[in-house]
Amino acid sequence: MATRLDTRITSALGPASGADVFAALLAKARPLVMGVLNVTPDSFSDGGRFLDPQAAIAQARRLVGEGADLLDIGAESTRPYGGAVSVPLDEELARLAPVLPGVITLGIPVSIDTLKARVAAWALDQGAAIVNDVWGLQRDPEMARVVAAHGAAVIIMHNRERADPAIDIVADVSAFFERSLAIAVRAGIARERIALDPGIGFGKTIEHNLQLLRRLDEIVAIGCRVLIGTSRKSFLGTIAGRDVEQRLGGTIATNVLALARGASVFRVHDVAPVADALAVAAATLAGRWPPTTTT
Ligand code: HH2
Repeated sequence: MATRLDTRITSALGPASGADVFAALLAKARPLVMGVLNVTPDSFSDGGRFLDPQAAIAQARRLVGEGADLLDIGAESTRPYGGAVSVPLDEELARLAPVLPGVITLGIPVSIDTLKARVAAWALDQGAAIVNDVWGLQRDPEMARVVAAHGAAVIIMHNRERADPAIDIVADVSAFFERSLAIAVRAGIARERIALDPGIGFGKTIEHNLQLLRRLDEIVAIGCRVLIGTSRKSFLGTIAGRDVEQRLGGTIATNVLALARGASVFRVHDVAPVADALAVAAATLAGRWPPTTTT
């Protein structure tokens, strides 16, 4: 099936302007919850649960019902703590093809979590609005051009091949973002279409994750919206002594703290409880209800 898919990198504008979608979302001036949909056999917390297309679309519907503002769909596990198996292009497309169009009909913006520009181009042609690149436009040399050509938004995530406990991780992330932003500008991607994500768990020690959360305001100061993804990650389990399915408490704590330091978008598997926590935290930080103009 995948071989018949049209995976050309088109220079035409995609069906939806990611810039408009992203701007409209951000204009809501409240924390945005991104629901995770993994159409994979091996994702670290839910691998195999949504590989079946019907199960995947049902999960997407559930996430929307729980209050997700946008959905992030991925068909290749990036396994933040190592051991990811790379998925060939045809296989990644074959996993997405029976799922993505149905997810797009749910009516909220969809982000495609992929390392491959050809997968991103195909998903944007289907109506996805955002590309989530866990190598921040620095892996596939075509990625920035695809994002720009489709008028899409992009999540630039920091990544490293391996953790180096000796480095200042905030400086490393900032330098990485500088390179990614230069690539984005050269390709013609406007700054309003970019969200930065420090990539919690990717090539980082536990302390690095904690430092990035504690000093998140330094990333926010770069001037783009900041997305954070701590959901169910292993450092939460290590600290609290919890297995992967018991990390909601740690997920909520870290998302609320990230909100307090200026993060805008929160990538999570458990949408309803995190959305509740963020709504209450945002009102508390604002000291009023509704919390109106603050982000
Ligand atoms: N984390 C994961 C995957 N993609 N993308 C962004 N922007 N930020 C993240 O923190 C992030 C991400 C890992 O989580 P998950 O998708 O559940 O696992 P897997 O990569 O094993 O599918």
